[in-house]
Amino acid sequence: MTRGRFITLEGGEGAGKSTQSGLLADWLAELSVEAVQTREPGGSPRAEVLRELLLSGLVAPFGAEAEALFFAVARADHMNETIRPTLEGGAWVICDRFIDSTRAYQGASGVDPEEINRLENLAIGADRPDLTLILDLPAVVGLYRAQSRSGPVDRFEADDIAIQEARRQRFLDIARVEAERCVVIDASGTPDKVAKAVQDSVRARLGAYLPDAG
Ligand code: Z5A
Repeated sequence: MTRGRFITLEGGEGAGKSTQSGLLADWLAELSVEAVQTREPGGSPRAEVLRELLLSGLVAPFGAEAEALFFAVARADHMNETIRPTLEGGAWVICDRFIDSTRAYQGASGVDPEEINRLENLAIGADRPDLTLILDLPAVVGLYRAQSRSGPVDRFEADDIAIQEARRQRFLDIARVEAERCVVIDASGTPDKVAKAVQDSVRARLGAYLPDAG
């Protein structure tokens, strides 16, 4: 059986990751590609418990390194319980946030990039996404979108605009350094326009694995 492909969606708050994750899953289903949608932090029962701790702000007083550790523990479980078994079963995985969120968020909070790298290797070993779509949007627009929704503001949404913009720059830096894995998508258009750009990138990078490729 062919191993499934692993796609991650990254970007700042309100960039449209959840929206695009759903639209990508629908498009893949139309092509008869089985895809499982998942998210971080979370994506497995134990990691969802850690999600509650992280987003409520309960871990924040322990410092940015402690938050990086919690994200890594959650990621290891998510990888073992959900992502690897799904890929090995032949389905694709679409994951809303993954390793680049730790690099961008905990990196912008001052955690040493070498420590982040070590935690990344500890959590997921040699596995990396086949494709990472970085939805790029000015931080102020993303925050406006995120805050237009009802519901509580989480621990990371509450950070000021300067740190949100610093995270955006980190995502763009990752895309430049790892251009073979990452594609930057302009997320400022309508959901349909962004979805078309997502589909074009998936075709360009992973077309050989799509049933209608020939
Ligand atoms: N975090 C971290 O620090 N380190 C890590 O390693 C990981 C995560 C894995 C998870 O929060 C938090 O954890 C996150 C980073 C941190 N920080 N925050 N906040 P989350 O999972 O609850 O939330 P999120 O990942 O930031 O996603 P989000 O704010 O829910 O946004 P989104 O998924 O990118 O966007 P959306 O839900 O698809 O859309 C937001 C709104 O905009 C919604 O009303 C849509 O209808 C609308 N929308 C979507 N697309 C468009 C377009 N194209 N135009 C106009 N409006 C749109």
